[in-house]
Amino acid sequence: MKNKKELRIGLIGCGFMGRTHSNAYKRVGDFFPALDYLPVLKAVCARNGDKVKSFAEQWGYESFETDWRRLIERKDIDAVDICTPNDSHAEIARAAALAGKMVLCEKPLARTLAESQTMVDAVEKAGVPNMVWYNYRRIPAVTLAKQIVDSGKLGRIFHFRANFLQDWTINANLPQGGEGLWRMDAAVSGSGVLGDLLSHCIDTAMWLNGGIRDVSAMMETFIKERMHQLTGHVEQVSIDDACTFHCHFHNGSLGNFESTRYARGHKALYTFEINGANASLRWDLHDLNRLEFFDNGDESRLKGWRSIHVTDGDHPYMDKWWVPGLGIGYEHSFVHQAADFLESLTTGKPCSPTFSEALETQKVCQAVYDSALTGTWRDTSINQ
Ligand code: SOE
Repeated sequence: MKNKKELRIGLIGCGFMGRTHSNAYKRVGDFFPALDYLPVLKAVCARNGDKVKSFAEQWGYESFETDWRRLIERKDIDAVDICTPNDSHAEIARAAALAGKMVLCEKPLARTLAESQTMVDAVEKAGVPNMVWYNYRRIPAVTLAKQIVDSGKLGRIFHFRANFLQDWTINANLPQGGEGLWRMDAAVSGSGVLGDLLSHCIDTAMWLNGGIRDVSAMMETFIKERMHQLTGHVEQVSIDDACTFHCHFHNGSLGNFESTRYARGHKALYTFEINGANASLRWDLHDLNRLEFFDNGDESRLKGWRSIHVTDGDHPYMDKWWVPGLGIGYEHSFVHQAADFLESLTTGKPCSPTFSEALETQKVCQAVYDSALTGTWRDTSINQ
């Protein structure tokens, strides 16, 4: 076995994302044996002592902390991975960078563009490797879409459309805020579906189709008041339950984006479609191993949408898993992203999306927010 260098991880936050990242660190060495670096689960941190202790035991962390400042001070941590609710991303990231740690952060980068900018400044000043977990780029079918777009096969691109649809907040009795429901509390999350769901769509869209120039948006909060879990009072709901926008990309194509938590019947339906002059592509998270492709250059009698089962050895990442024809899942996108980050430590090339790249997504989110509030088109070239 190759002599590995250690990347000692300090993970902060042990909710859903803490689990996806921990799983990635645990799996990556087994499935990407050629990597020079191997993550070591050094410490996990969360405020609730009982919870973090049992998380550490369950996932195999060597130790735990209940104060993130203590974790950042530790000499035996190389990389700080932020999986906390959005309101603490900026403070933790700045402190970690200042302490010279590499910083990985769950999406969205932060609640606002202004907060995000401070994070970019901090990692750039410290010169530390950094990355944001926009995991969907690393689903093999989505990575294949990127390869096809980059090959020029689509020709001039006219349209990009994406949806991210859920239905888990329709019940008016669902409280807001607190454990498990912080995504519904704007003070903590910064926004509703805009930062939580649309940010994924925007990241993928700009990766595939280049930058977005301007946006026109609308947002709606269908249920205006809910009980707050922490205060016990009925309080105003300030998140966007639904947000849609259309936009111009810099390449001249048009974009349409829709996200909502009120699409009854949809749990996490992320789809996108790209239409070019010569070909089109579409992808659907519920059938994530498939990429649909229409090539206008096909012989006319045989022309039609083909459904590519992206499980062959020459498909992105798939040579690392099973045998052709056997699919993989949501969690593998995080394993791939961990692998790419570890690889970047060997090559010295930044692992995309960096904080600086994720800031571009924040600019679009900010423009969408401002547009919805003012009812006007907004440019995305906003500087803080
Ligand atoms: C919200 O329900 C959520 O878990 C997001 O926070 C994730 O980023 C998304 O991938 C799935 O939905």
